[in-house]
Amino acid sequence: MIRRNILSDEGVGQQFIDGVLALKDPARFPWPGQEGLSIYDFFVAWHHQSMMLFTPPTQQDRNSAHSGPAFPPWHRYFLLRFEGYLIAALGAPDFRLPYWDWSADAALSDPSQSPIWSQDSMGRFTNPGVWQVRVVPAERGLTRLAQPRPLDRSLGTLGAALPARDAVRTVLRDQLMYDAPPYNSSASGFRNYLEGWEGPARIHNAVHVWIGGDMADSTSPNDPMFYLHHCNVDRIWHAWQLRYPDAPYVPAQSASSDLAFHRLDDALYSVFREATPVTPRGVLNPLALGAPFGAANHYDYDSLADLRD
Ligand SMILES: [Cu+2]
Repeated sequence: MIRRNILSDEGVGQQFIDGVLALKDPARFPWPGQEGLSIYDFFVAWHHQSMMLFTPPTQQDRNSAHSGPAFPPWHRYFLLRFEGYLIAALGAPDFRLPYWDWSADAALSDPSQSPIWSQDSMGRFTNPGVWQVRVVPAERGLTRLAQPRPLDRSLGTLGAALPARDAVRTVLRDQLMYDAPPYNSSASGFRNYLEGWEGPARIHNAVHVWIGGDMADSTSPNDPMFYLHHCNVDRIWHAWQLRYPDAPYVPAQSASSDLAFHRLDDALYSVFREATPVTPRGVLNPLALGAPFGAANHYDYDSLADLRD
């Protein structure tokens, strides 16, 4: 099963939009116990909560899903769970998430004119008749808006640039280790360059900032672009894994408990009660996923050619 470039496959783009609109509908996919909220909103809350959980709580940098080694596997897990709901909503077992190759748009003279932002494509989500934001961050935790509001974007106005192809290739080539002590936002290694706390291109972080608005917040999955963006981030991780197959995931399980949530066999932070906890080890290979995903959810990417040099 193949995850495809959304701009080279109109069919998968339309399926993604249809699926997202279904999951957003409280009548079709209710968030149990939360009248008027949907499964879509539940994923927004999950992402927000992951950022509120500092690991360990004695510092304010690394949280259960960001600024640490679990950043790629946690988001892979998050996407797999969301993709599973899309498959159910569409009744299409072969459907897989598309990705947005933002480096292609980085080469345009004005990336905000990319077809991805047209009303036929992802531009429609800023139409208040199509999409409303229902949950936003509050001082403590999450607030449900009494009056839902339109989605906010501010394409290219916050000073960040979409990561250029060459910058991504350079990270893929030069970062030989997955991660390194102190395993936070100042670490060297592939994970921190991909996440974008280090390096000139600020890869993953720059895309959140370039889109701006809701994408720049802890509730960033309020913007369906979150999934297309993170699918491309996942594709880059996959390309790196294939390039350096002998580079191990670190830290190992024997590492300090200060690194809980980030070690190879730790349960990734979840709001789902998984019969078998999902760990970094369990999602390392998309073609041989561990429990609870396995063959029903395995995937490959249509192409990695743009990521080789
Ligand atoms: Cu995130």
